[in-house]
Amino acid sequence: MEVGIVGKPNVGKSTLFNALTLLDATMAPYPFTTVKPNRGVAAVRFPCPHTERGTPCTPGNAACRNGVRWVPVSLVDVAGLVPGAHEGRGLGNQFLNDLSVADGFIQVVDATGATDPEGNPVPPGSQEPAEEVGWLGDELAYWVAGLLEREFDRQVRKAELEGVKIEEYLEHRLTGLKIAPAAIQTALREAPIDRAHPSKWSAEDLLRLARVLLDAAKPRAAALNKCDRIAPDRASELEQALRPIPAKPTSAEAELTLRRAVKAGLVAYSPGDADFQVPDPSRLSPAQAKGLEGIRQVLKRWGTTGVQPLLESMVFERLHQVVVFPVEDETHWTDSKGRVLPDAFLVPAGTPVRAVAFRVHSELGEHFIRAIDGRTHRALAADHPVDAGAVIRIVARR
Ligand SMILES: Nc1nc2c(ncn2[C@@H]2O[C@H](COP(=O)(O)OP(=O)(O)O)[C@@H](O)[C@H]2O)c(=O)[nH]1
Ligand SMILES: [Mg+2]
Repeated sequence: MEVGIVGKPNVGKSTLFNALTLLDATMAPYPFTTVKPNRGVAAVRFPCPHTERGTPCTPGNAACRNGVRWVPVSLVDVAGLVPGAHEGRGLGNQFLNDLSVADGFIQVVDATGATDPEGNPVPPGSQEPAEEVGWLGDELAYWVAGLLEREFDRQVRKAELEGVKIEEYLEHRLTGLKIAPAAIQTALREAPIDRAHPSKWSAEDLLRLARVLLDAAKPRAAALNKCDRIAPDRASELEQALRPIPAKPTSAEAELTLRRAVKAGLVAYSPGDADFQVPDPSRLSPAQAKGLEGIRQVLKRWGTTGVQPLLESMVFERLHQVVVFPVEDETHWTDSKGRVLPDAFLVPAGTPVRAVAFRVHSELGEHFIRAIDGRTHRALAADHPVDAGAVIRIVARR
């Protein structure tokens, strides 16, 4: 699972990425993993089942704090996209290709309207954020259509001759883009194209198909960033204007400052919280005290910085992920070393328990016999869809 952060230059993508991937030691999943500069690990919150039992857990990949697990999610920060990126403008296609494996996109926009499409500063309010959401959608569609176009004519003619169905061809063709068969089916149903004769499709037909494919396979949400500089009424207007793309106000800068202050030991704050504490105000410089006071006003106005909740709504509501806790002992909820609820990870809602087994270890999937629900102790067959928050043991042949 990976979420891509997209948008034009200078809207706050890297600030958002840096904030989300700056996890303090008690939240960091595998603290010593190294990641590429533009890829990182963030985390989403989920109640830890250990609270149902009263026995503390022994977290491995997903830290637990005050009964809340921080479940890892991969993020990719893509260099700024400008109109015409699909034709190689700006940093171009190479960066679009960084998005191939992303399951969904958070588009960061400058809600103050003070950045032009190329990322240059302009007077506040002179740019309309809804427009950049529009052209960025176009860029993504052109990019996917461009990928489809390559050798399309020759290949579909061959496929038609051999009686290969268009959905099978597209499935094969789109594996690199992580577009699931179900999304292809949806797109073929919804795109106004003649699905029986793909060899007759025009460039416009491919573009239409690319659009519906993206809608079906890669949900987008918008961060109305720099909300520290806009009024709540403006945010509501923008939310309306961006529909059907869900949008939420964020202050990436406030979130990054808070997380850095936590790291420096100056502030007690948990991402997503409505407030923070300063245990020892005498350690703050006057500038730091003033900066934090400004952030407190942001939190008062917006409830939170918006950053953590935005990622969570992307992961849980838009991407329909659920958290599962695999264990080896369904009674004590431990692994073979006696660790309680060691791991937590995300899978799409409805994932069959056997596919969960594959996620834990390919051998567990291959030798799968059944799963056992750690709460009800009932046996679950291979195709049983895993429950959200499930504690499950996988039983496999040895
Ligand atoms: N006021 C304000 N400025 C922000 C916020 N997030 C980012 N910025 C500023 O916007 C500028 C561009 O940020 P950056 O993350 O580099 O943008 P990117 O080019 O989209 O990656 C920097 O000066 C940031 O400090 C925010 O939430 N509020
Ligand atoms: Mg950047």
